[in-house]
Amino acid sequence: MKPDLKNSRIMTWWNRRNSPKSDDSPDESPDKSDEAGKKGFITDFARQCAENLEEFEEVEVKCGITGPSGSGKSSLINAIVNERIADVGVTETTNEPQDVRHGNVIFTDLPGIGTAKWPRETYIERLNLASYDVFLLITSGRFTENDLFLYQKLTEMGKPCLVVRNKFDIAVTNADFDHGHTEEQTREIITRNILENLAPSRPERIYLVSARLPHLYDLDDLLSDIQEALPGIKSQRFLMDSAAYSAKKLSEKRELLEKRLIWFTGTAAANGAIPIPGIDVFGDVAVMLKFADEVASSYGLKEDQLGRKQRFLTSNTGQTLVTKAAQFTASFLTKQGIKVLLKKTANKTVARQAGKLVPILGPAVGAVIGGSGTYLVGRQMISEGETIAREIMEEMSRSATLESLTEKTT
Ligand SMILES: Nc1nc2c(ncn2[C@@H]2O[C@H](COP(=O)(O)OP(=O)(O)O)[C@@H](O)[C@H]2O)c(=O)[nH]1
Ligand SMILES: [Mg+2]
Repeated sequence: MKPDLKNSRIMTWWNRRNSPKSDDSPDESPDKSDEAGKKGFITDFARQCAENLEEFEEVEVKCGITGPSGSGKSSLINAIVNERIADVGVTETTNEPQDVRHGNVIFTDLPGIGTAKWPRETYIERLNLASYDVFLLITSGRFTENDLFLYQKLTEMGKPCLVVRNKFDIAVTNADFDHGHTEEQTREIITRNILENLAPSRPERIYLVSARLPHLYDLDDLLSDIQEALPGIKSQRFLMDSAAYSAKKLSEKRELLEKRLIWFTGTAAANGAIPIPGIDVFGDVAVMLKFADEVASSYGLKEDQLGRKQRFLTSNTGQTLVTKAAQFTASFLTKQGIKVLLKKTANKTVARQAGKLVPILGPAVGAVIGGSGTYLVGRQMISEGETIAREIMEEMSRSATLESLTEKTT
């Protein structure tokens, strides 16, 4: 799914700006020779950009997770973000909801329903489940009567509820060993069993995933469908903060980052009149550092983000990629690096980039944005970041596949 940019204020502005009617309107489109008008126009655009950045900074996505202890809830949270943010293999004894946050996505490991402490009659109200955006119902075996009750109630409330069968890797290995079943046969059997188990409810799909081998099976589809279930800006936020396990997901991320680069550059174009959320000292370098951080985080290239991936990156190729990611952060995530890059891009290919943006943003804004070093360096960050992220993704996928094959033969 494409990131839904339709609902954002900036798109409304663009659409207004680019409709034939507004192109002719003297109020909306200042005469090129009118410098004051042009400046006002850019300030107006910059304000829209700043508002949009702020909205994105503030929006949160609440994702509720249920499932018995040991079903792999914590592992799955880590797989969704491709980082180690939740402790795996610890049995929660508190029986209270546990939050872990990644970017602006909050995952809440919910206590089991239908216990003495959390009777099902008051569960939804006491845990304020109405405030959540999406739910993942996780199992590594069968669902209980209480799970079914919860699924029905949440669905009645209009909440997106995705049913996830984790540890599919083990199921495939066992079914192969015990019965000689193919992965496809195992898929059919498990799906049928869970659907019977959940009857009379009929979820559209059962996601068969492995938190351990996230590049295989349905995890990428699950992430796409969570994204699709979320409204406008929350969908973008989820895309930004979750992992990419497919080339399609990487290009969706790129599309979003390219839009965001325009917002960052647009804000910078107002000459410091409008502050960007999260940036104290205004200036191209500060804007770029903030944007670089976003690119690196979204592509999972920061040092702490690589930790979870290490086990899949032990080959020579993998190690080279770790080094490449380190080089990326060294050149884009330091003031010094950014300064060098900005200097290098000065006077380069400015006209060509501006030309590309004019049809989207109009001549006045297009020239300012496309002509700025900030924009050019930003484009470079996105394209280099995506290349490394794709290579890492491919290497991890190769390595995960190998691992699953080894598991089957041992
Ligand atoms: N093979 C396999 N093991 C998994 C998978 N997901 C979780 N595990 C393992 O199952 C155990 C419990 O996982 P954890 O995430 O702590 O479960 P939680 O109690 O539901 O949070 C850990 O040893 C995990 O490594 C999976 O998809 N495949
Ligand atoms: Mg856990």
